[in-house]
Order: sequence, then C-alpha cells, then structure tokens
Amino acid sequence: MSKQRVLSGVQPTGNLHLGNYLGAIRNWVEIQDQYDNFFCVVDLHAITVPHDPKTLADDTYKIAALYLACGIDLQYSTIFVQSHVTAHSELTWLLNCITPLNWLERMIQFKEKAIKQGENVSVGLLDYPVLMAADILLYDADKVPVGEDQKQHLELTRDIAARVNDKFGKKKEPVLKIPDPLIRTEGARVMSLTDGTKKMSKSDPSEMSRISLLDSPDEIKKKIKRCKTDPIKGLVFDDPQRPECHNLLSLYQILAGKTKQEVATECQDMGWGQFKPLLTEVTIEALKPIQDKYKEIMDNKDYLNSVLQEGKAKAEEVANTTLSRVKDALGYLPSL
Ligand code: AQP
Repeated sequence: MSKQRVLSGVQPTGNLHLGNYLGAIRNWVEIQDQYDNFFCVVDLHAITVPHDPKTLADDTYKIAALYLACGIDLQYSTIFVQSHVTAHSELTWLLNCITPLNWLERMIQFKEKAIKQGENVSVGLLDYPVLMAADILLYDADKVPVGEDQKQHLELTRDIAARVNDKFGKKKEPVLKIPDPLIRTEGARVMSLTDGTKKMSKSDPSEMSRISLLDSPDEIKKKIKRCKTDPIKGLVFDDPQRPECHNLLSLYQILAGKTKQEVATECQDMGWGQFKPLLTEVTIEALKPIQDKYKEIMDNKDYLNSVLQEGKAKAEEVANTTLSRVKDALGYLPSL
C-alpha cells in the first residue's frame, strides 16, 4: 500500500523561531518516515503583508536550509519553493471563485493581522487561507502537520474541498481529497517571551519576544534572562493566572526531552533565578546542532539549489495532475 501524503510549509518572513520549530518542523521530522512528504517554503504567502524585495530570496534560501538543518530527510521528503510551482497561483484563482467571501472574513488570523496593517490591508491577506487551501489540495494531502494557530485555516480548507466536491464532483469520484490536520498537543502553541497570552510570532516587532533558531548563545541567554515572569516562588504548569510560567516550563520540558511529571517535580520549589539558567542551557544545547548544520548548508548554495530544483520537478508533477483534474471538473476546454 502506498504511503499517505503530508504537506506543510513555513513563510520566509524572517528567522524561524521556537514556535515554528516545536509547533511544526520538529513534528514533520518525527513522522517523516511514515509518510510521503512535501514541505514548501511558502513565499507567495510572505507578500500578504508588506515585505522587503531585497530580503525575500535570501529568506527563502534560509528557510529551505533550516528545513534540512532541522532534520528533513530527502529520502522521505520533497522540499520546494511555492512560487516555483505555478499551479499554486492558478488553483487559488479557481478556488477564489468558489469560496464565499464571508468564510474568509471570519478568519481570526486575518482579523488580527488586519488590525496591525491599518488602511493598507491587501486583498492577498484576506485571500491567504484560499492560497493555503490550494497548497494543500494540490498534493492530495492526507495530513497537514501544523501548530494550533492554523487549525481554523485547515477547517476552511476542508470546507472548500467539500464544496468543490459537492458542486463539481461525481458521486463516487470526489475532485479533491479532504485533508486532516495533525496537531500535536506538545509545542502546539508556544507563547511570546514578553507576554504569555500571545503566541510567539515572527512578525512581533520585539526581538525579545521570541528565540530564533539562529540566535547566538549570548542572545538566548539575554532573552531568557529578561523574559516576563511573575513574583511567585514554586513553578507550576496549567495555572491560568501564570501563563508565562506554563509556557517556560513547557519549553523546558520539550527541549530537555523530559516528561511533564518530571519537570513538575523538579521545578515545584524553584524560583526563577534557579530555573532560567536551566532553560538557557537546554535551549542552547538543542539549537547547537541545527545551527552547525545550517551553516554547512548555507555555505554550499549549489547543493541547496539542486535540492530545490529537484523538489520543484517532483512537486510540479503531482500539482499539475490535480490542477488538470480540477479544471476538467469545472468544465474548462483543455489546453490546445
Ligand atoms: N507560536 C507558535 N507555536 C506553535 N506553532 C507555531 N507556528 C507558528 N507560530 C507558532 C507554526 O509554524 C508553522 C509556520 O508558520 P508560518 O511562518 O507559515 O506562519 P505563522 O503561523 O503566521 O507564523 P508566525 O511566526 O506567526 O509568522 P508571522 O508572524 O510572519 O505571521 C505553522 O504550522 C504554524 O502553525
């Protein structure tokens, strides 16, 4: 029996942080040998908010190199750049014409990001979830491993696919496969270091709010030293009054590879002065091998280009087949 397919991606909008790693990439790595995986650098999504053309290409390389450095293995996985496969844009247009506007207006991420943009909100930001649906549906993905923040977009993808099947599919032959989210509870929502009620995010204006995968040991030390805590002694999980405490203990638990119970016992009598150096040490240690591998890969652009070229060819083959199937179902005259 052939393996089920997985599709996921990250935007090249800055350095990856612990949220992207623990909520997404680490999980891709753990399950990759069980699936046929496609991981893309979603550069079309990156321009849904104002972007700098001078850094987009470099950021795209960076994310691809970080995928490899974090352990994505080409034996099981295909890495490619979204804009290199034109079917993503084309399917988005087709899905745009089938998706009701009010489905998009309900999206929480749109509302949150739109507030930050003021009057400059682009149509692209509203359309972000349809592009994401196209990314996933083009690959007939069975599973989509993402962080908790993407759950609503995944539900929308399922609704769009169901609508296409309902309107244009034949009874026993759906046009599009309906994917399932794959959200692990551990690391699914890593919170900001400066506010334990907000998710860690690349677009937070404060560098102090996140630990980037490429931060130096000194930067990591400084960020953890200054991160928001509370004046209570004894550190506990799951206290709604202490969101920062829960977040920092959770980070420690995952990065140290310990169980929740082990960490709860170890930290129950600790103060922040004792805990922060521990968290600093495990973070630096966990990121060191990723940073070393990243440098090696970035020093060999020929290799990186060959990975992306091969990825593009594999991705195009699958994506173009799905696109033809959708166009056929919609009644288009085949290309002459
Ligand atoms: N804080 C987080 N905790 C757990 N998972 C997270 N992800 C993002 N932030 C967290 C997961 O990372 C994957 C890639 O995300 P993305 O870069 O494509 O977009 P995003 O979700 O919008 O991430 P950011 O960091 O918040 O970027 P900006 O600020 O540019 O929008 C997804 O699987 C996501 O769930």
